[in-house]
Amino acid sequence: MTAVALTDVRALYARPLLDLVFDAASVHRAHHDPREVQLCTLLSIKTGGCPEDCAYCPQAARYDTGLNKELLLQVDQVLQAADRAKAAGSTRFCMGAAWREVQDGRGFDRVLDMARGVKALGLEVCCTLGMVNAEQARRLKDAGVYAYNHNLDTSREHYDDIITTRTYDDRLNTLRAVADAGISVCCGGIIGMGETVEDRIGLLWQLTNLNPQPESVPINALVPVAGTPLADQPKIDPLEWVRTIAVARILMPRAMVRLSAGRMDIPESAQAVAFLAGANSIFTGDKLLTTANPDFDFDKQLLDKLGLHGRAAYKNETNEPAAAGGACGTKTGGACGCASAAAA
Ligand code: SAM
Ligand code: DTB
Ligand code: SF4
Repeated sequence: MTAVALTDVRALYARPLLDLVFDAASVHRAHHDPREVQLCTLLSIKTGGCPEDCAYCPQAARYDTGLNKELLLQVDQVLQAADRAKAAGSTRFCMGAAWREVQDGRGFDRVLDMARGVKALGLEVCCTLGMVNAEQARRLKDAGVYAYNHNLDTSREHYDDIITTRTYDDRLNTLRAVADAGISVCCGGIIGMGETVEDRIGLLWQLTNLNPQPESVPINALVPVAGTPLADQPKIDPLEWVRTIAVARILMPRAMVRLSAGRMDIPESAQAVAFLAGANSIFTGDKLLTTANPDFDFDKQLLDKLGLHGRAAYKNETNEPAAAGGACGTKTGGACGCASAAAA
């Protein structure tokens, strides 16, 4: 894989927004069915009381956010939620735990049972449990975990302003363990945390140069939660959010680009433009892990209005999307990885 230069990401990010959206839409259409949106459902399987200091997070024990802590759920509670998610049309089910890292023992064994049960329902199983080592990643894979979410969150330069209790390299080591175990890497970040444009570019550059590139890229807009250090951050401009999504789509043409946290504050019209600019996955259901998300009816109406529909589970296993080698026809200077674009 040839590394994409930081200067190329900078140049892409600086382009006129409508040119960027147009090219991102072209890249999207060359690599994916543009009518298809992957519907994912989140469940917090262990809530709050986390020892980490992530400045955005309502689940960090050190911030008084008024959150009700919950111990690790039972397997049957999780499978009931997964069943409901499936009935509502979701094809990926993501279980999140407020852990710094996975610890071997009965809790992890229970999570493996949850994974086996969710997989048996025919859903793509995703977990986000904090740091994992190679052996833990292998056990997750054996239990049927399809994707593991572990975000870089921001640029390497901005990272220490957001988290001090683990390093950027710790995150990269977990991503390595996940990829080496044959699990799809889901890795993205958060915008709206007071970062500079250069930090956003730095995050996109890091994600693009992961080897392999992430199979899915969650783009979160900060949900400012009272009690966290980032509670008073101003809302991001929805068009800056669209710009980030368009650049992610061009740089990572085969990834699922997911509209993640923050949609409650993004107007419907901007969400529509984000789909045009290559977003092709959302979290559905009125709760993310602990904060609010648009409800089922809002999303159903939005998708209906836009002529979009859900994507089947395990589609990549059976029906690889078009254009290995690419043919997107854009002038992205080859940044999108398409042979034709490089020649353009
Ligand atoms: N504890 C695990 C970890 O940190 O990897 C898994 C759960 S953690 C809540 C998953 C991700 O949610 C974080 O990496 C962050 O990107 C996102 N997140 C958490 N709080 C958020 C907030 N207030 N706004 C936007 N994204 C948030
Ligand atoms: C991701 O990038 N965003 C999701 C999922 N991965 C786990 C989590 C968003 C959490 C938002 C804050 C909350 O609801 O607690
Ligand atoms: Fe803990 Fe994850 Fe929240 Fe950080 S983001 S405080 S690791 S739950």
